Amino acid sequence: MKANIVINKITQLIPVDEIKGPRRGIEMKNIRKIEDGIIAIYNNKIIYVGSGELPDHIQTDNDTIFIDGSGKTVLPGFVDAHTHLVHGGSRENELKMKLEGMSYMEILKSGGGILSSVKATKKATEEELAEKAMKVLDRMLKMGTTTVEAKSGYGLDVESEIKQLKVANKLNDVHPVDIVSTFLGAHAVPNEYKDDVDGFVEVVINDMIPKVSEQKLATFCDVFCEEGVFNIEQSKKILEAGKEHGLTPKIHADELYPMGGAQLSAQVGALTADHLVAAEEEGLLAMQREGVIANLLPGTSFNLNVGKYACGRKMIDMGLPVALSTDYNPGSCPTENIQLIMYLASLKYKMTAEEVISAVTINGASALGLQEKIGSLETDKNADIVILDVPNIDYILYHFGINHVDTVIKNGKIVVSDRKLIKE
Ligand code: IZC
Ligand code: ZN
Repeated sequence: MKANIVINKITQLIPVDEIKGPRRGIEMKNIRKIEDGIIAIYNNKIIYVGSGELPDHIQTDNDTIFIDGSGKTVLPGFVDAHTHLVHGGSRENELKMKLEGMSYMEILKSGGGILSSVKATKKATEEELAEKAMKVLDRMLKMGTTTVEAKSGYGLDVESEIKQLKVANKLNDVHPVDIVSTFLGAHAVPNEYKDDVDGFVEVVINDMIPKVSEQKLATFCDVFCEEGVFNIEQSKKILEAGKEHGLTPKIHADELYPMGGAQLSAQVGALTADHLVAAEEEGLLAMQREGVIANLLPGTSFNLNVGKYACGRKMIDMGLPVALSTDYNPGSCPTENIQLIMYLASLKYKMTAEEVISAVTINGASALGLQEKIGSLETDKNADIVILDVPNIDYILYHFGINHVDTVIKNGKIVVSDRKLIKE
């Protein structure tokens, strides 16, 4: 077999292999590290991972591209499994309110927050939304993210939700980053339904979900289950309806108040429960029993600045599989920087570098149901690979706030080289 690309002499190669994802509890820490590592790629697949030289059955020739991995750390491409990628507008006007002490929910209740992004998204054309999201994806890719989840939820009516999902699906076709779509029609209550939330839930269930499913626009169905948004009963109804239409449940659970979202995630068989800042022990135990992945978003806690973080350390010690994502969105967490999220998780949750790497690779992949294809460096998996200009994984978390990525390979193609995007 002939290799198109070979990365050799890698100072620290972390394949995150040997266990099919998600890794839970102590498995997150126990990942192997290869010195003098080597990886070979043919077309879009990995064909060899090891150390030293290539084995005899893998040949190279004058066309083979060699990348020198000395002084570098090589990891699976990062998977960002919770983003609100497609939206119109921005909300920097809310910064002043925040600094004056207004909470995220107070801003939303005053008609700003999510509802302000809904207004801007409804107004925007598909092209405008795509152009804006494309820039976000470019920034993510430069940071080493090779697969993202993208939620709708800034339309809140059939037509605009579908518009958002269509944009995400189109971007998946044209941008190197792979995008998995989630329907989040129940992201906020539109003004017209302010006094009839159950009425809006009916619209989500009877109008939106069937159309989204029929047009195959999403893989997952999510709900913002939160005090003052959708309660447990409404969230359950929506997630069950999604399931009936083939959409796997995900849930914004116990972000600000302990609502019982964690328990609900276990009850409906959700793949992930996200946020979990205020989740209670009972809910976490239910998740652990049912194998629900805790998808934690420390950037949001940091940026909301109320001093509360999910108990990531405890969740891992309880044996839960933990993933980490940016929550990229125009309100509570406008950042594409997955490396900043990794740093915050390490610092605020007390996660080791090994646990952090497991969380953003194989566990992120598992949070999207893609653990068979991506999330680790193994023969026959997709060649989604990041090369960082650091000697080891501890260094990534130690030297914080900057981008350590030198090269990104996505589906076997070099898409970032010498820190710059390669545009086709
Ligand atoms: O636009 O504020 N938390 N949804 C739930 C968000 C944050 C996104 C936003
Ligand atoms: Zn979110």
